[in-house]
Parts: sequence; C-alpha cells; structure tokens
Amino acid sequence: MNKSKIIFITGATSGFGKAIAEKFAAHNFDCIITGRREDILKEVAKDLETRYGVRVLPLVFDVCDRELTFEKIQLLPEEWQHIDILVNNAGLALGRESFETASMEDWDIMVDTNVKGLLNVSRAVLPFMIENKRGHIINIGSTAAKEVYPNGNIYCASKHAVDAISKAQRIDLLPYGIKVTGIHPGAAETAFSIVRFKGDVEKAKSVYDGYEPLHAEDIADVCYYCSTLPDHVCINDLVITCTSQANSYLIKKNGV
Ligand code: NDP
Ligand code: 8X3
Repeated sequence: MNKSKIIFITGATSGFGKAIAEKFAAHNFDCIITGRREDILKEVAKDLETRYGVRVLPLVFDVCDRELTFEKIQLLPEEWQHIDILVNNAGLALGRESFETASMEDWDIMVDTNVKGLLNVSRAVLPFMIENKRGHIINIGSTAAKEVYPNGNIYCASKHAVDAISKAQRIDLLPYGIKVTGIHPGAAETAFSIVRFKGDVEKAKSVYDGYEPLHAEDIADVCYYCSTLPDHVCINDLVITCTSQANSYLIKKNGV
C-alpha cells in the first residue's frame, strides 16, 4: 500500500498556512498543522479531515519556545515522522514605525518568531528528513526579504535573514538530497496587517485599498506547484506579487 505524503505547516490557524493546509489536504496529503491558538487549530484539523478524508495532526506550540518546539516534534508518533515537506510559514510583522521610534519589544518578537522560530522548527524536523535522505523545506519570506521599504526596518531585516537562511540550507543540506525553496510573496490580504497594526482593522484594511492584492490561495497554489515537481527539479527562489505591485515598496493604487 502506498503511504500518503506528509506535509508539516507552521502557522496554519490563519492566512497562508491555513490555505496551504487546505490545498494539500485536497490533494490527499496528511497534514501536521501548528499554531498557538489551540481551539482554532483543532477546528481547522477537524474541518480538513471531514472534507478531504485525510489525517490531520494539530500541534500546539509557540515557535519561539525552543524547548517546547523540540519536545512536540521529537515526540511525533512514528507514523507521522516521515515528513516529506516542511513549510516554515509562521511569522508576523509588528508596527510600521521609523527606526528611531519603533518599539524594540516588537523588534524582539519579530526576530524571535520570523528568524529564531524558523531555525527551531527546521532543526527539529531535519533529523527525520536526513534519515529519509529526502525532503523539501519551503521558507515563506517576503518581498520585504528582497528590498527594505520605509518604516519596514526590522520586519524587512528578519525576512532578509529568511532569504539568507534559505540559501544556507540549500548549500548545507545538499548532501542529503533535501530541496530548499524560498517563496517571497508581496502584499496579500490575510490577518497579517491586523496583527501588524495591533487590531486596528480600518488601518489594516487601508493597506489593500485601491488594488487587488494577492489571496492566501495564490500562495497555496505556488507552494503546491513548487513541491510537486519531479525529483530532479527544485525552484530555489520565487517572488510573487499581485499585478499592481512592482516590488516591496511600489504599488499602483486606484490605477495610479
Ligand atoms: P496571518 O496573521 O494570517 O497568519 C500568521 C500565522 O502565523 C498564524 O497561523 C499564527 O498562528 C502563526 N504564528 C505567528 N506567530 C507565531 C508563533 N510565535 N508561534 C507559532 N505560530 C505563530 O499572516 P499570513 O498568513 O499573511 O502570514 C504568514 C507568513 O507569510 C508570515 O511569515 C508573514 O511574514 C509572511 N508574509 C505575509 C504577507 C502578507 O502580505 N500577508 C506577504 C509576505 C509574507 P497563531 O496566532 O495561532 O500562533
Ligand atoms: C508582508 C508584505 O509588504 O508588508 O511581508 O512587507 S509587506
């Protein structure tokens, strides 16, 4: 009997992670989904199992908590250890302020989550991939990984680090046959800006006024494409924006 493939997705309670889980579940992948909000994560798991008839394992942990991250992943039951794809997606921006006034507490949280969290999860999952001599790590960066924009300072720095880590992983994991792909989306309307502006829904909404941003499903489609190519093909780096966006700081709004 053919074993189902297993995808491990961080930050699947919302936005990209949730859409990626849905896309892969619809294509018969068993899914390990993670996040901090237990109720939502369990709801997502139940919904995917019911609709797609796949197995879904919700794992509740904060990616910043190294000890707990390792504990949860090392204690995966044997039948969940054959992880084919890891999507390092959990992440956030907090605030959009100039360098001299931005909150340093916000900086700490962004670095801890977007950089150290990604490192924690990657290192904890890697032994399974190395044992299997195959695997695929997909790191969700951003257009902010490619150019810094005004008041983006440490969010952009954290995503530049994701870009560098993806390149480093691609080099160091080459002997194990592990693929590494960086996917770098531009503006997409998810809970991202609501989190960034700390619950100010109007301000968050205004980020997407006057143009059609990306949808979470667009990222899920690209993720699925990158991870279902033949064994000898690896997309190393992929930047995706809506048609109205040229780079991390230039968006045509209201046709202008
Ligand atoms: P959402 O806010 O919708 O989703 C973020 C997800 O990350 C949630 O599931 C959240 O789960 C999880 N998460 C955040 N912090 C932690 C943590 N400390 N531990 C575990 N899980 C955490 O945003 P998006 O889906 O838009 O963002 C997903 C990724 O895409 C992020 O890395 C973001 O930087 C990146 N990105 C987003 C873009 C956009 O315009 N939306 C564009 C480019 C990149 P929970 O709260 O349950 O822990
Ligand atoms: C999220 C998109 O433009 O806020 O990475 O940096 S943006």
